[in-house]
Amino acid sequence: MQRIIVYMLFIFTMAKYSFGSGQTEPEYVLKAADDHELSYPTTQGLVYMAELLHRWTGGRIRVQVYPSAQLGSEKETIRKTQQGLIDINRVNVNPVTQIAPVLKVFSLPYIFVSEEHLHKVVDGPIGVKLLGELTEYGLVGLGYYDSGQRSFYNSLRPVRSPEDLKGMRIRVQKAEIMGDIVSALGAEPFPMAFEEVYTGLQTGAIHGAENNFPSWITKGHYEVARYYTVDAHVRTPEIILFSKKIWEEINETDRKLILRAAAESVPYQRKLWREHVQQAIAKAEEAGTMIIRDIDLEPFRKATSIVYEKHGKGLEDYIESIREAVQ
Ligand code: GTR
Repeated sequence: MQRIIVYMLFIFTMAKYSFGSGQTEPEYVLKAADDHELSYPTTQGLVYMAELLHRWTGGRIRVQVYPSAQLGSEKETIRKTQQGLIDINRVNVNPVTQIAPVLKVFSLPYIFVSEEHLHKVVDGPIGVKLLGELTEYGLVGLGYYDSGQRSFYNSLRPVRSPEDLKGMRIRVQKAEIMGDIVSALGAEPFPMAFEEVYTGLQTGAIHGAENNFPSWITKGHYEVARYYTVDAHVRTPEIILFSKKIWEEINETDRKLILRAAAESVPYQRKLWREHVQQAIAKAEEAGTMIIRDIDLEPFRKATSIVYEKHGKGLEDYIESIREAVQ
């Protein structure tokens, strides 16, 4: 099945591209990974990048997009990107914190108060500096995509306070900091690959998870975990990574083109993201799920402040700059 999708994608890409004039043999064929399906905004962002590069180079730089975790789950693809087995990789920042602890500033609970706040940070000097820090870990950061806010959802009961989370087994991404947030709130964290969450919820191996609205909907989690509490504990963005190993083989002019294509795909992805969030909420409401807003966040903030003591060490300057960016 996966093979068929890749093949169809390839045909689709070729059909699309073969109309261009001045078609040349590709000099680079870059593999791009995403764990969402083709229609999801992040994957579409990569497809847009591929189209721009194709157009600008007449097919000399070709990007092949592999959606739906065909190249592996996030933990694996991050490692493969470091090794140069995957060229471009769109992942969420949370699992990257396992290898690049500096990125934990994005995963600290309640550090971002709104989407505008996050945009101000990722679009400004802090965002650029953090991307630059990644070279130390064999990665080149090309840019950030929107991922909205991550909140808790579960199959047992409406959650309005940390008390309500007690005793629940909550799936987390493979990132220690995310597990610690869940523990601090009194629930039991359960690290698991994204691809396994639906079955986990369905069989009762886990009682809940945490994610943005579009992931809750597109992965079908809402069918089995219908209580969604908007606590927005993190607003960890998505990140576009490039393998440093491969980057070093690419000349300066082409690097600039790749960076430009990534930058131009950002507003494109953001627009699709906004639309997707609206569609996801409408679908959830139509399906009769319970979305709980207007909760008192103070007990959540208080309980998770301990996470700053463990994971915020050495990141004080970043934390301060992020807090200052609210005004
Ligand atoms: C989504 C993100 C995915 C993956 C997933 C997860 O929001 O877009 O790449 O990180 O969360 O929870 O594993």
